[in-house]
Amino acid sequence: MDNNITQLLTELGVKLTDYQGQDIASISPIDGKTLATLRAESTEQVKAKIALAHAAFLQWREVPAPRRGELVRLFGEELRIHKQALGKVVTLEAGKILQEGLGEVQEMIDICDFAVGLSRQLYGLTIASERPGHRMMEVWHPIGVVGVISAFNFPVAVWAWNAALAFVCGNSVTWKPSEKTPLTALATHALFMKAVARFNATGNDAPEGLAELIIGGRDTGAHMVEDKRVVLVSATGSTRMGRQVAEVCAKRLTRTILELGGNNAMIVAPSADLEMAVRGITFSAVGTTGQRCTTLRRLFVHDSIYDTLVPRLKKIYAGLPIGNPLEKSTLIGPLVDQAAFDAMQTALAVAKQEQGLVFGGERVSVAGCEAAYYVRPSLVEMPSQTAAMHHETFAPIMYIVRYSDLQQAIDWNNEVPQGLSSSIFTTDMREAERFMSDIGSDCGIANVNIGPSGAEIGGAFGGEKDTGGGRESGSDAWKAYMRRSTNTVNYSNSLPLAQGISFDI
Ligand code: UN1
Repeated sequence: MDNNITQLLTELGVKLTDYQGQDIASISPIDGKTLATLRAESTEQVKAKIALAHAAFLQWREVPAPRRGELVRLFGEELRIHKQALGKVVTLEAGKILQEGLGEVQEMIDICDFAVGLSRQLYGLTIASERPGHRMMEVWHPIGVVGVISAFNFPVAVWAWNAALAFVCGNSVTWKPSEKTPLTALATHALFMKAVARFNATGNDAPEGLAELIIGGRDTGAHMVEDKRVVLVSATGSTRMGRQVAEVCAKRLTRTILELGGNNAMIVAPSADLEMAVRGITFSAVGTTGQRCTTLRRLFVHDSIYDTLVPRLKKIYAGLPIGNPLEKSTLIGPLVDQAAFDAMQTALAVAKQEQGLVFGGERVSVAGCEAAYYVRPSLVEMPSQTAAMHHETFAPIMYIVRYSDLQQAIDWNNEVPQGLSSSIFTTDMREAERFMSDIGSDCGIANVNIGPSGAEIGGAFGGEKDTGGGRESGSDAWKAYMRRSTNTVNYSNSLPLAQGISFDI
């Protein structure tokens, strides 16, 4: 296997010529070169794909859930077979290091396994009725077409979180990937179609249109969000984008799962195991070049360890291997594009105005990749939690602030508009429990002795406030992809009314 994108796509089953056009350029963040130029879907094409997906739903909902699980199992198998190639396409198109590209495919495999199990466990409750001779229960039913909008930074895993659950729940899926990463979407779609072919070859009938891919820009995504047949929109990206999606969906009273901005913090307490903390901080702050929604952006370090920890971090930052993400020794790949670089530089300039001491952050030249945007991740020592720290800049900037009182650090953790992930390094169980308690972190994820990023698929993933409030992936997130029907059955010979109401006719 080589790094040639056309060859990799062919290996994965994509016929690029079917999609080529002039509208959407896939540019590799590695060297700034164009990998392919694709056609955007027209309004009519979007509508037609949604119509197909809707027709597919009407059939798919009749297939027993464990059979639906079988299709997802086969998809997981395809992902296992093609993990290397797909991981490489992720690296070429999103710029993350190969280890992380492969990790992303593993995350897809994991959610497939989870969804297969789930396909036999879409449990509803039975409920004690207040009336004699009555039984109450709730049953979960498929809902329809699920529209997924995904971001460049996790171009395939986040679709899989949504799609694997949606399929076993009996829904069809239309997918509008980021215009920065259409090729990873084509590759994933092709692998899914391989699974469909295998599924259908064994006497099943997965309907055409079960998974539809909608390539295009903002407008194309907007058409999908506006379409009444799309009954759930699951969107990952900026808070700005999410707010627009939420407005449109609220107007037509349809469901959303929003996974938006994060501005994740870590508290390092006096009792912390510093060796572990250093590793946890570094991976969370600089992994994926600071372009995860769970990236560590704010570090609150206790006064008593600040002067030990911060110089160590600076030393590590100074030696981070920055370069081509395909090379094994690289830990820091490029930023996605120039806009990301400019935003980073602006944020650093603002931090300086706010009395921040900036370490790193400069552009790094990588041989053969001069047109791309490589940077040294940045540490910024701040006097306090300033206004700039309330914003998420999608780049490797970690602000560091000293604290002396845990309550102050928890208040800072919660002060920002976003509420995705958070963590504390401490060996003091009182501190750990307080951080996770009702009066602790207000985020969807609150970790102890682990950084804020790198969640497993088994937990519900998402966060509060400007993060959007949605939950995807594990736990009972599947319920958002189904509708609940409450059934009351009277097997007695009389008709008593609830609340003891008498209504004699
Ligand atoms: C994202 O950045 O949108 O927890 C998702 C993590 C990954 C997923 C990140 N499992 O960092």
